[in-house]
Amino acid sequence: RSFSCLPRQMSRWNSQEGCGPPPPQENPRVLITGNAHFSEKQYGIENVILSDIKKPPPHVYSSGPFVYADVLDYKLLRELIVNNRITWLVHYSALLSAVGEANVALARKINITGLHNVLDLALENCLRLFVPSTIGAFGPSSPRDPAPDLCVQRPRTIYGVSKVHGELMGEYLHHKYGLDFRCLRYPGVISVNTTPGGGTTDYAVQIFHDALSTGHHECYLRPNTRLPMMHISDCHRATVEFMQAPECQLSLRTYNIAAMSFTPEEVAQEIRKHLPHLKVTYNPDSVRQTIADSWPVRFDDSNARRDWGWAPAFGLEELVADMLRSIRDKRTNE
Ligand code: AKB
Repeated sequence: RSFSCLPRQMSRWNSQEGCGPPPPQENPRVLITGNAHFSEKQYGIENVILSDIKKPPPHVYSSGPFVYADVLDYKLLRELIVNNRITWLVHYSALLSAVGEANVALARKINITGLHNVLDLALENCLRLFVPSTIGAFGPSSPRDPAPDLCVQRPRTIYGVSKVHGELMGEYLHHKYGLDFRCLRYPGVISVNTTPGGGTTDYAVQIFHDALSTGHHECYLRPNTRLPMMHISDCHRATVEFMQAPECQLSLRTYNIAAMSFTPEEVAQEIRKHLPHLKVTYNPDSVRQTIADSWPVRFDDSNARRDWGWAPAFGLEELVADMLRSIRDKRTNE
């Protein structure tokens, strides 16, 4: 292993300037880019600033500071980090797979230029940096069932290419300069508070809303398209647990995390246990079906389980029951 728990001399890009031992991480001061849905209190993390270029939905207002920040604005991000004495940076801003294919130039800007800003700032300020990667970082030549942590990665979307670039850049800066870079490859994440946002796995959120409103879902994937998925609370908990793990426990800097894998037909069947009249029709769209067909059907997350104790709480049954209950509750309270 090329890293240990010992404090390391860290150097900045193109400079011999060290930044001393890493700051204590017991009470991190966290800046999150691009995710208004991180429910910090639930995971025992305080001192969290959420940021985005869009106003957060109403339920986020009460839960702590929210500031405007564009990841392309290096100076603004730097100001936020310095003024708030940030120690952890969690970088969620990104264009997802399907929307990225519709706007490659913008995806390149946000997903690659934005990431470079964040990497530079993390090095400059000795931050612990979390960048999510995805099942989309794999491609048609990767092993699909299951996809291990280390294998061929030749994705065919700009989203996937930018995520592989992020994994490699972060690991390079870790090995060369000691950047405390941490990356989890997320499955499709399912949340009641996130409106579908241009991803290939979005159907698995929309189907719950449709089931409770019209009772009919038209799916843009074939019924037997199997993809890895995860409930949002498992995803958040994995992220917090991974960020809190001592460096000496990490044999990798980029880990797969898994919870379940299902097809549209399987999730529909599980929803029908609660709503027997759900009707699903299939109208595969060529872009998203091609993307899904190139992604893993299952993730091997044995390294995450061994190194830092990852274990999901939600399977398909729990996920479906929770999504239906949460959407109903949300509607009652609106
Ligand atoms: C997408 O579908 O693009 C994302 C992902 C799996 O990374 N949800």
